[in-house]
Amino acid sequence: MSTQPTKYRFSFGPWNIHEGADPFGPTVRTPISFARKLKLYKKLGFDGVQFHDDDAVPGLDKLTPAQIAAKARAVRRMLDGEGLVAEFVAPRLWESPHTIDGGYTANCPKERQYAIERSYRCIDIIRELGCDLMVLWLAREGTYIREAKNARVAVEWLLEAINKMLAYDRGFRIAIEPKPNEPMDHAYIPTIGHAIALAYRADDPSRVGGLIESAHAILAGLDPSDEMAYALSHGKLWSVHLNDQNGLKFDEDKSFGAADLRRAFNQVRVLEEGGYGRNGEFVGLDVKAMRTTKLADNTKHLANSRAFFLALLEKVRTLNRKKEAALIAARDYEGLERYIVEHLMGLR
Ligand code: 3MF
Ligand code: MG
Repeated sequence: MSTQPTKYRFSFGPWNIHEGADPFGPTVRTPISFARKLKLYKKLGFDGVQFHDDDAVPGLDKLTPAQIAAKARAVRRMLDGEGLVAEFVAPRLWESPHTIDGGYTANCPKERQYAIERSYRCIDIIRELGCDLMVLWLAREGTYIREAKNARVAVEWLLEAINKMLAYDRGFRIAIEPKPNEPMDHAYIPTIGHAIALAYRADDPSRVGGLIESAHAILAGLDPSDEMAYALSHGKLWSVHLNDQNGLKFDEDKSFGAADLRRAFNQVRVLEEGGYGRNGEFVGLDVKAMRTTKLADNTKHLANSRAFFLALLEKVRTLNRKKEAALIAARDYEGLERYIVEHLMGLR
């Protein structure tokens, strides 16, 4: 492993500066235009922009492929003008009337075809934005009730969709973002283990990997750093959505490290020790401001999450490895726990 410390590059998506609507109440902050959001990235210390296909090209379902490409090229020029790069584009397959029953796993063949066509347009946008990564959050690929779909057939449809995308353009990769629930009761690809198993069955396994979101792993009852370690050991951790989650409830998208500092520390450690970022991977933050946040403060959660990451990185780099190794060798895990917690508290 190189001794050169990794210089991390950070990213987020335009949806991470939002107006505060939730399922029970309307927006509470005035919208910020995409162009104004772009101006904030560098100021906040971010270099990468994550996109949904319609963040880049709003209303793409009503446009021709040529119109979509032209609009995407204009976004590319905006990025160039700000010195930013696109990290990934994700097809937003969960808002259209065609995807009420799912995208690639909808029971209706016409709706499944819509999902594929929409994904092709997303790939066109990826190409125009000059990046090589699609993120697949399989939002509605799952069930509200067990009997509504055939779960085994759904896996075959997911695989078929992935293979069609891989064949459509050979110059991009797919990172599956697993999440166990919400909006569905149960999702078909709830963990990174499921995602990676699917990757190995794809026509070109080297082009299918994963994105791990901390909160999604926590919602599955799993430890995000172990999930990240698992993907890293397969060479398949291509992006992350760092954030935090206070137990098993709705997907909170809290600032990274805000609910559990030690859990966040272990994520930073696994990324750092696993060489994450050396092949250009971004440290992505999928965080939401609290609904109480005032308009003037609507990027504090992003700045905070980045600051917490960097502070925890310092904790990782200053950990006394000899002391840790001695405690492990003595099987003194009580002593190890005390050392780790005191290190995090700044006592040692
Ligand atoms: C949902 C998410 C999504 C995805 C995004 C990109 C809105 O829980 O995390 O954020 O990250 O759609 O795939
Ligand atoms: Mg996410």
